[in-house]
Amino acid sequence: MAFKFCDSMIHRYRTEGYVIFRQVLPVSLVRDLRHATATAQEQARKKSGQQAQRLQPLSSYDIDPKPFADYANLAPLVDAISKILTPRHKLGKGDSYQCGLLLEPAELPWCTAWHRDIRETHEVPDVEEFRRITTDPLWFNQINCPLYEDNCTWYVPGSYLRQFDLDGETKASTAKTCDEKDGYLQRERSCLEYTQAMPHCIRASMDAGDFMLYHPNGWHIGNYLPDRKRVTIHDFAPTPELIDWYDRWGKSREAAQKKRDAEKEAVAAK
Ligand SMILES: O=C(O)CCC(=O)C(=O)O
Ligand SMILES: [Fe+2]
Repeated sequence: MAFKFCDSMIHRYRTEGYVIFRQVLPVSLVRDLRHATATAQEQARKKSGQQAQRLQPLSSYDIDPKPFADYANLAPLVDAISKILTPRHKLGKGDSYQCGLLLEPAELPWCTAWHRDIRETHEVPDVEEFRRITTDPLWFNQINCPLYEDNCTWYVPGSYLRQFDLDGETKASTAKTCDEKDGYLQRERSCLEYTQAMPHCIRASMDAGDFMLYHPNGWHIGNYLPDRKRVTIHDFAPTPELIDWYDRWGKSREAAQKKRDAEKEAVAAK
């Protein structure tokens, strides 16, 4: 069924931290995007190895930008984002050519750890400011838009609204995922068990042409199988203020790294 915006999606996003626009990309656009990304795995693996999880930004690879511009300007999508967030939130700065693609690994199942993308301990530029903005539904956002059926992403609804972790979340996220020595099937099982052990998690089961908008500082994970083809646009819809925040964060991390390097050098010189 064709996508239709519903006001309850606004409530859902604000309380749960995620919403999925089902079948919002038309078939013709999915076709063009699949065509443009036909060699994505090959290119990513050449650069980052067989287990490459993504390529980013698109502009560093040999990928036709045209269908990504069509995606970024797709009227029902632009409209839905402007209602859930604001009209000032723009997909990929208007062309989405800076976005990434999430891909399946070539050889072995694996999963990321359960995580929140940014915490106040991650050298944020201003901790007080971060505490204010991280639970603001209109500040951080992230997008997964699958071009093939995608069951990799799991999420803990509502977790972005609190900065403290529950004991069960700490326990689940710090548990062992899988053993490096495990074979294919054991890794597949261990990663699934690790993923499922997070209290109150949901699996974002998606089909080609769906679009998930989510808060990246809520608990989430990616769990990957080589035999499930994955090409999922990984993007965000920032305001100019959010772009400025990421710039400031980049500088803050650079300065912290410089400080650590200088401390190391000082110890070594003693
Ligand atoms: O693969 C996914 O859907 C999530 C990836 C992720 O959370 C990350 O790389 O930080
Ligand atoms: Fe993440």
